[in-house]
Amino acid sequence: MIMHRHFSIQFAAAILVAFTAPITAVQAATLTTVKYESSVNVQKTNFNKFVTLPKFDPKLGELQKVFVQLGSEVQGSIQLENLDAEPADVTANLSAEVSLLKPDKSILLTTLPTASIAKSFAADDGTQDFSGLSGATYNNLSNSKTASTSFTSDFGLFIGSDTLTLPVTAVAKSSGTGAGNLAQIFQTLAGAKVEVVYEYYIKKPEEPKREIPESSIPLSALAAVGVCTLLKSKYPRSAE
Ligand SMILES: [Ca+2]
Repeated sequence: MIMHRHFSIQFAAAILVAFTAPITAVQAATLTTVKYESSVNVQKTNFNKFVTLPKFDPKLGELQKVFVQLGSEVQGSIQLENLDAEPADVTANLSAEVSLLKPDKSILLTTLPTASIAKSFAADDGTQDFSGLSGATYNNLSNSKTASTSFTSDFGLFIGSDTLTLPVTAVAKSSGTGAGNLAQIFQTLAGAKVEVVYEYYIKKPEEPKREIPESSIPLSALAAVGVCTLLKSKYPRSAE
């Protein structure tokens, strides 16, 4: 991150003012984050599973924000055979509704990852083998979705020295349309990855007071030290 020049000068002015006035002790607090992940492996639907994540330990500091993300994936296959006496334009979706629930089973986040197929089939070729002129088989289909939410209050669920166990459910929603007489087979698998980020202030002990008499440091001396030096010490550039 590179500061714009005029922005730096404004900061420099602010620092000069602060530096010439007596510095009083202020409780130093650093905003930081910690991230945890827990997954449910891709498997056949439907299922009811759980993820387990550490709660935020209040000994670490003061919690400001909780970010929760659900990443979901659908995998599997679709088999189609048009059984109509006429050609048909068939569409089919391999789809799973993957949800992250609160311990009370209410929905925290929900997603619907979907892999879609669209195909024009000839009239029934007489053999229901999901291939030939009127049918097809699609393996190794997949798609993913993410959803997220944040909390800035009501942290009760997330605070403690133990773990948080949240249900994850997956319900197959696969379906096909486009022919009145249509044979279809779906194998719908789903998986989930849940991420929680706690953003909090680390409480630090108060720094000792530094009293600097205004008269002992004239502004000209500060100018000689150089604004750049001050900026460098107060606002180190992050390596990027
Ligand atoms: Ca066929």
